[in-house]
Amino acid sequence: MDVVTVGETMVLFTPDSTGLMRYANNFSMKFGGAESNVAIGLSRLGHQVGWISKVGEDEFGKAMKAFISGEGVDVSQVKQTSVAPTGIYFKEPRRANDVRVYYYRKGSAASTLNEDDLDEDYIKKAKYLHITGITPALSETCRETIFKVIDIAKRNKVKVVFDPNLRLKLWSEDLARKILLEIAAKADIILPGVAEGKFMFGEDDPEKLGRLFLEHGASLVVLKMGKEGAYYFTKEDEKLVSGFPVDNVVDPVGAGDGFAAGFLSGLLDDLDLEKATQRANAVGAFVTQVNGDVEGLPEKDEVDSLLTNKTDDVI
Ligand code: KDG
Repeated sequence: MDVVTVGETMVLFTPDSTGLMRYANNFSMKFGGAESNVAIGLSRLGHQVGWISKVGEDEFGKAMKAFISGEGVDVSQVKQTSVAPTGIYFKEPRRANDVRVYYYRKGSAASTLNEDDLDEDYIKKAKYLHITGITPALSETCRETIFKVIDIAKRNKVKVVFDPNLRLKLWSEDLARKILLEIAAKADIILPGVAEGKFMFGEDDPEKLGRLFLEHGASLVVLKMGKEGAYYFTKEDEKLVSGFPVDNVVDPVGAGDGFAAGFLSGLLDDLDLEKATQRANAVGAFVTQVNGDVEGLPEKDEVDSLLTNKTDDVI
């Protein structure tokens, strides 16, 4: 197993029309969740991935499990529970470049995840554990689960990769800052956006932020800088790697997960940090051009051909 990830995936409904959702008549059903988005991204790039989660014993839970399994992700650690339903979220494409998100996930099946849902023998087979700041925002048991899975990873030398994925609709600023900083201190690799760094450390200068994250505990930080690309930092080296300007963003949700999948895929393929960051930028750019969190994730040969023709092209 290359990567194991743990977190909630929701049924995702998107109106077929643009504008206020109250006027929508028809919705498309898809699936979205930061961790399974990363898992699917990695699977499409040829890696072995497992997703740990809980879904409801309902039609949505069954459909979601089948969809994610169909994408080549191992779902043997996804439990079904009858005590709570599968979570739902809606994406409202309000107007160009303005996509809004509404959650219906409080008390969802995944929010009942707890330490007993973790199987150490399964987790220890992975090279990387991927976690985000969404799961600890879902419930107290989810929070405990995240700290337990980090302990399991550390004791088995599985590298911890953390994407803060700040979601202030889910918890208070104070609690979010406290927990994100606690997790960041335990992570080996951290993939924040500049706004998340500012939220956590009160600093938005990219170079200062990179160093703050390193001093806080990570050995590798990759700061996502949107159109400008991404900046990686280790104690010895740092570099801004340019991105792929995208002419028409259709749906930006999931781009950060594509970035994480691309970066981890680069590390798994033994690329150097610059090339891994380029791959991350490329995968993130692909995601933005298709409606849906995972539908735009590229196959390996698509990324390779974009990277070999790279001239800072608009894609
Ligand atoms: O990163 C994309 C996610 O935000 C999306 O898939 C939904 O997991 C989700 C969340 O909690 O926002």
